[in-house]
Amino acid sequence: MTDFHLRYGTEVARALREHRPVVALESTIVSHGLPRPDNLRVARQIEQAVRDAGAVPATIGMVAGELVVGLDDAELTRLATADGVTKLSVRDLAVAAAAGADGATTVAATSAVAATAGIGVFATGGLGGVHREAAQTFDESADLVTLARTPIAVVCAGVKSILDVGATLERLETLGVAVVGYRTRRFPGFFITDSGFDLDWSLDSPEQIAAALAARVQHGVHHGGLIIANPLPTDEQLDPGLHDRTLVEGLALLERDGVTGKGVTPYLLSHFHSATEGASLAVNVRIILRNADLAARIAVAAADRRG
Ligand code: PSU
Ligand code: MN
Repeated sequence: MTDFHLRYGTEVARALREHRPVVALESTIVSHGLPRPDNLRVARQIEQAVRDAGAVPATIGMVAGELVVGLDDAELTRLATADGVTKLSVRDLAVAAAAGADGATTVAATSAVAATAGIGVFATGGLGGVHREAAQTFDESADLVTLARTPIAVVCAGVKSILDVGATLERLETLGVAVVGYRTRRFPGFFITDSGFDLDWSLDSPEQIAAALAARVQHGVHHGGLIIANPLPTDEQLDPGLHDRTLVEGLALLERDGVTGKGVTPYLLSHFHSATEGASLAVNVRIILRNADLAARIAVAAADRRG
């Protein structure tokens, strides 16, 4: 967990004090994962989806070096539209804070900050993971090791399909991060419903997931994350043929342009959004909104259990 000074949005501070349901949201999808100008509109829609399901949204990000849990609309607008918003993983937080930077937090950084803030449920699109060619490049998202040590439930549509899904699942197993499917025994493939990989566990309701979270606390499982994999219905997925073609093309362009490091994920996502003429963007937005809704219902069920 982080030891940073956190500033809380007014509504989030009150909700946490009153033990009402809160859902953490990341800002990297807003600043680096979705194209402008749609990103700001979508960021607001995600927060609304959380509210509609009865919880308080806490979008996390860094504004002028200050880590904020529950960005207000002006701060959200700033991270969505300003130039020079840095993508911040956990390792970047202290340096960025000292530099007074504006920054968007990844799954890793958002999880760490949310857990420190006492928020137990987090919604995102797709997790980072092991990249293809990782055996040569060693490119594995810090999302994985962070989830190994951070007690948080993350609702996602699996890992981004641009990754090596099988290797990512193996790493999650090694790292002791639990993975459950929401009403499925197949791991979702982000833009596509089914990645082709099986899961050991499936839970069927927010109440069951809240019970699993309570059992973790009872059994002293305080170190790691629980991934709740929430697939898109097949009639809402990106056409799998289009998906595969776009991916092959994107990977070739990545190599041509020599993109590495933290630029890889935004580059591939942006290639998808332009090459599919917005089809992948619409799917990406659906994924996030559905995950925000499920996360909020889990947070509500967890709060109901606490009474
Ligand atoms: N999922 C999305 N869009 C995104 C990301 C995830 O639908 O933009 C971001 C998340 O913030 C995730 C990050 O933590 O990509 C992973 O980046 P990297 O592979 O560089 O760790
Ligand atoms: Mn990487």
